[in-house]
Amino acid sequence: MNRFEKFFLALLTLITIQTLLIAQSQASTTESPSDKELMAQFDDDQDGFISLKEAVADARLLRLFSRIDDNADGLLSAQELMKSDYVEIITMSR
Ligand SMILES: [Ca+2]
Repeated sequence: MNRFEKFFLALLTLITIQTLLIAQSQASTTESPSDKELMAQFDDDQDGFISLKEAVADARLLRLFSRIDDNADGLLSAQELMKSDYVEIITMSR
């Protein structure tokens, strides 16, 4: 193998590794739950909001409740939930 071939092989290896890493990181982002999944999990009475009573089902959600509840109406909408830290927390713990 001459120097050029070695260099080319190293470059190819690097590209392969990088492609794998990118594919892996994309796979992990798709694992985060959708708003529909979360609402289905907590919204027992299916009114489209998670009340404090429904949030009791998950200690982490309960702890973050007042922080997630942006408009302080005592209910969490899918929107409020999706932009909160909660999704990040449960995604990391999966
Ligand atoms: Ca509800």
